Amino acid sequence: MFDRLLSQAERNLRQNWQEVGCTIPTSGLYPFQWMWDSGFCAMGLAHFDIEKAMQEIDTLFKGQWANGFLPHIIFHDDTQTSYYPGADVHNAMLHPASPKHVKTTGMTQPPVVGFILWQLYEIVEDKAQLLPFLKRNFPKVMALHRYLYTHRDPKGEGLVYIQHNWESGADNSPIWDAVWHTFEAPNYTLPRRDIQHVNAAQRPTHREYEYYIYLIELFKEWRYDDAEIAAKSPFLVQDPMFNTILAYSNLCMIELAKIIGEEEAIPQLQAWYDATKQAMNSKLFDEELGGYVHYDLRNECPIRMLTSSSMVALFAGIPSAERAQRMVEVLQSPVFRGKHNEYRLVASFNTQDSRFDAARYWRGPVWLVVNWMIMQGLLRYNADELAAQIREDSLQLITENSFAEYFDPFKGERGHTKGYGGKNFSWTSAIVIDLIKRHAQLVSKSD
Ligand code: 9WN
Repeated sequence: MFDRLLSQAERNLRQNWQEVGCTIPTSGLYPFQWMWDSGFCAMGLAHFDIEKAMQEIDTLFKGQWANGFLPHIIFHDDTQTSYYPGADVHNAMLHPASPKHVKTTGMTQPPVVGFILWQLYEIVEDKAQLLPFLKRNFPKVMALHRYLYTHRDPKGEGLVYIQHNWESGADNSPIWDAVWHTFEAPNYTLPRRDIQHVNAAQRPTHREYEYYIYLIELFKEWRYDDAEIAAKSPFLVQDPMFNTILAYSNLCMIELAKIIGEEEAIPQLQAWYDATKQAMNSKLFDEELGGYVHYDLRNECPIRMLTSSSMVALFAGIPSAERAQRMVEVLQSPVFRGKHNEYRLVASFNTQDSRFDAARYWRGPVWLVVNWMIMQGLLRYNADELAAQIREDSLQLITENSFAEYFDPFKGERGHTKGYGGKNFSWTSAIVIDLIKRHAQLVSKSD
């Protein structure tokens, strides 16, 4: 039924594949290897080229630091000039644990790799073929999780913090406005490249970029030292999506440990999972809003807004059945779907809030990758009807708009919506492949 879509998605992943052994998100706008994109690309690739899927992850770990940290961009080809800020702006080599053979950033992204290894194992038919790959990458994921729980959780709460909005994956969410209000960034002249590729109305503002760059300037002043950042940086935030992904990766690593004979790692992984789940429930769940909120650790206050990151906790089995039921209601309400003519998908920000913007990046548009995680979470809680609706509308969006980076949550006058940002996008393609190949049995009753 979706043969054309499937072959287009595979073609996008092939076209964005680089000789060095990884997939770039899209040419021009993002010409390097991005960490969490790369994980989802490996999942898409696994459906038709498992060798490339394994290579994607092996190449990603070439950027891992000696202390376990996994950076958000690996600049394999640093002659590319179509992206700002590039390797030299980040200058992560200032940290003694950074790799000497390849340039990277000094910030990370949601730690998807643990659960992606598990996805690969589930997808591939010849499981034995995967074992050496799993064995060599298991300790690398352990090192990443250990880094996060050791260096990003100063009070030992089980919740790790992010030190930059780019670490959240949801770059210009209105969540960060609340943090920008707590300190001043200087004014800079910035050689933005993104707005040469994409309409500026679909991207963060100049003022927001000044904050993004100012934080990098501070990190460089402190040579990316974790203790200095924890002690002095104005931006330390506990992000519900980041922590959910870490928690779910812990769970998946437990399953992998059993398969590859690494059982001695299980108590640690279980303890990490339990601590994160417990802390998310006791600290981040907002009873009034019906979702998990961000917490500003520097200023010790919750940031009480609903974003798509608030709802991903379902994915890692974090909420109780009762809280999950509440979240399902919120997901179906105008908060995430608008009042009329909407897709049955989760917008990235509360559509009822005055800061909502249907076209501007993470301030409203639909992102397929986040909807995929929420869909998996809904299946975990037996909310199959809503999961099926998300699958159907995700595929309908792509049929109408091709493989854009993000999408308008509302249908236009002729019943169609708009795709925004980069084109022929890799993780959009990877999600489409997975939705077609693995979830065909999910059909909604409401049509
Ligand atoms: C900064 C690559 C990345 C995604 C992020 C998305 C966007 C980068 C940017 O693109 O971020 O990391 O320059 O806008 O927000 O989630 O990983 O697709």
